[in-house]
Amino acid sequence: MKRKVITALLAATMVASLAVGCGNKGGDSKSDSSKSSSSDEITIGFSQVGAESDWRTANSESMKSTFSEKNGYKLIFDDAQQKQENQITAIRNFIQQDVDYIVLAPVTETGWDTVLKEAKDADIPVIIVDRMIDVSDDSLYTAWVGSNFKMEGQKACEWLKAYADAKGMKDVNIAHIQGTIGASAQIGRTEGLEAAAKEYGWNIVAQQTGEFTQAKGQEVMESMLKQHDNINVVYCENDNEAFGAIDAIEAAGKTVGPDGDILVMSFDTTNAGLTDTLSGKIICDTECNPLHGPRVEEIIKKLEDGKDVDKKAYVEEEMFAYDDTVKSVKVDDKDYAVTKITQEIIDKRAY
Ligand code: GZL
Repeated sequence: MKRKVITALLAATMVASLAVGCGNKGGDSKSDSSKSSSSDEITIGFSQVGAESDWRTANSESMKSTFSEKNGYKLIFDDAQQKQENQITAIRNFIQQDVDYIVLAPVTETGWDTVLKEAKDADIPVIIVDRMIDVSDDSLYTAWVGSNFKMEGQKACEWLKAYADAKGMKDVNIAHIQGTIGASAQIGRTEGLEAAAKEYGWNIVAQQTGEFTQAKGQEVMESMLKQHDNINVVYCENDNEAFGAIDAIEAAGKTVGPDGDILVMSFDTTNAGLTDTLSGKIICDTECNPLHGPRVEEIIKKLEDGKDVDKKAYVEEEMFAYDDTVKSVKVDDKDYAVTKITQEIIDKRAY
């Protein structure tokens, strides 16, 4: 139940018990104090996309470790298994349970207006995390925190342009394994690639969703290799697709890496992704930081204190590569460093 209601009931009870207490001196304020401790707990309903990738696992862990009972929260965690209808059901359940806040990591951008209107009518603030939503009325959510996915794609493509020029690659023939179609991460990373391909005359020989999973990434890569023998770059929209693509490429008797047949690019910079970057199996990995727990908590704490919060908050992110052929990239007149990956860096990173 929402704390505000408990607090109001508590106040009424305390007034009543004080009145009774005065009359018969028997008022027992302990039960109120025990209620007051539970009323301090903030209940959060979190609708998570699923468990499709290492990135998602790290994101869920960040939310669970931040919104722990020890930290004063009750977290109701729902895994939607990458289905929007499950997220909509979860949000309705959170409304029924009268949570204090709803946090939504939306699987795709559209289709949220109706259920978020129900949350608004129930006076429950909604915080969007990670991917963005496309709604007719942006008062349907209080705040969003996540990545600039188009920027991620632009940075990765500026790296590829500089790398291809440095290595004298005449033709750039790209197999494009997209993320979940309609997810902001897919939309932005695809936008970045398609614009660069047009500008630099690259050839996107194949384009298909790998649903951000290793299994689908491998299946799609197998199919693309059967249909095209000129692929020399694979642009995977997350690490797990890259893992699957690498397996498929090697199973087809081809090689990956700086001296191989195919360069594999990726996003997320998970521990496993950067380990593959250290070996060159992934040649460049663009960060997408999943550690949103503390960022969402900062928003909630401000709201609890009656302070204003930014409607949108973008996360700063880095780039890592197998070598230092390309030391930095420029996007919209701003320079972004590209760091040659080392085991020490991997060991120090939080995910
Ligand atoms: C990006 C996130 C994407 C990751 C994938 O913010 O939405 O979804 O890049 C994850 O690994 O599945």
